[in-house]
Amino acid sequence: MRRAVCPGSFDPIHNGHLEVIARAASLFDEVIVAVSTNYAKKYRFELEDRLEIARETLTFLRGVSVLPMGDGLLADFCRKQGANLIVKGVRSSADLEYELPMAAMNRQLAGVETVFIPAEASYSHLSSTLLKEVAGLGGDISPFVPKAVLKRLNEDAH
Ligand code: COD
Repeated sequence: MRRAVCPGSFDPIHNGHLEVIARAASLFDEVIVAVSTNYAKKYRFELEDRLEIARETLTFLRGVSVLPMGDGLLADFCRKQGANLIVKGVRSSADLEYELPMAAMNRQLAGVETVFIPAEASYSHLSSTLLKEVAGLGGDISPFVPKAVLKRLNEDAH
């Protein structure tokens, strides 16, 4: 049984994330989407919203579940979930440089291997930060995020 964890803040989840998670689901038996909560960090969307959006958007995919990661180590989360793989999407060499030390650390802490999936070219410019900026300034982000995100943004605007 190959159980993988796709971790992230998903603040908000976007099509680049969704595409990597769908590809992970086609590679592994089970994929746990782990939504992080770092209490030192200020999120645009509450944890409950980030979990609900991910569930509404992803649970039609076979083998995919969505769980809160908590504010501890990803390595400990993987151990508790019996997962020995982490899946990360990589957009650029900068992403890889940032990710490689974490991959080495997670392997040393918990024997968890990290698998990198190259971002789909048409989504490789997407980041949650950029999308929040564009939406905040009145830009249309509907081509880049699932409907559940747009719904929350519209609700907040009224
Ligand atoms: N296309 C493909 N993949 C993408 C795209 C895109 N357009 N955008 C982002 N991604 C990938 C990211 O590279 C990342 O792999 C994943 O999607 C999630 O992205 P974000 O932005 O939601 O997630 P981050 O970077 O905020 O999440 C970071 C983690 C929560 C994974 C990280 O901080 C973590 O592991 N925290 C736990 C604490 C811990 O264990 N620390 C020690 C690490 S050794």
